Amino acid sequence: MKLYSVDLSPFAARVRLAIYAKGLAVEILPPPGGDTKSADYLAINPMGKIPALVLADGVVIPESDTIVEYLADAFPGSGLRPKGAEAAARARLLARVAELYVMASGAALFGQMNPATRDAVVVEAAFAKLADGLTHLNLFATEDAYAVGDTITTADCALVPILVFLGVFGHVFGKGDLLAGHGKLHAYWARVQKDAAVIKVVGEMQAAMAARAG
Ligand SMILES: N[C@@H](CCC(=O)N[C@@H](CS)C(=O)NCC(=O)O)C(=O)O
Repeated sequence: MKLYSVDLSPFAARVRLAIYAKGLAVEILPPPGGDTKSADYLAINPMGKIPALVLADGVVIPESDTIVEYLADAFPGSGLRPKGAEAAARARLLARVAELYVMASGAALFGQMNPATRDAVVVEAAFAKLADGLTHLNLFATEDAYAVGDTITTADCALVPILVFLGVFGHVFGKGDLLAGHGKLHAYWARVQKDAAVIKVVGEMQAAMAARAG
């Protein structure tokens, strides 16, 4: 199997965390031509988005949530899927709330990073939605060692890259620690950053951000 990935992408990082945490045999490559819109990459994933997983038989699976879910199904012994229907539902709920109400709310901020062209109304609206999303997410956060249970699961893969970007947004927009008012999430983030696979993927994302900042 091959994963087309770039280090900065939170979506690709979601999949890389699953691969690193579980030692899965997946070759990780940049898109051919180094660009998601190169003709060679569009021939692999016509949506022109990173990540995409290519199976041994050539089938291509795009979308980070679908790829991680595929890996959990394809490697049932990996522990990516928490054991039992209730724990699996909790993991899916965390991933869904994080994607729909936190990541989606924060997305507007990617276009507002430059202070010279920043629209304060857009920024404040995005942070208000983000605060609501974090309140929802904190409701469902656990006090387990990981997001659900005692090992990395699909839920951690969804949460970790988003929490990396929340740290960036807090710093860039002068908002401080965005998790400060969300105790369970705050404690989860402190715990999970001690995991070796999390350290690896967070380091890759931070190095890519530093390179981009010049
Ligand atoms: N919903 C997709 C989002 C993927 C995505 O937007 N990836 C970005 C990189 S962070 C991308 O490829 N952008 C190129 C583009 O949209 O043209 C997922 O979860 O995989």
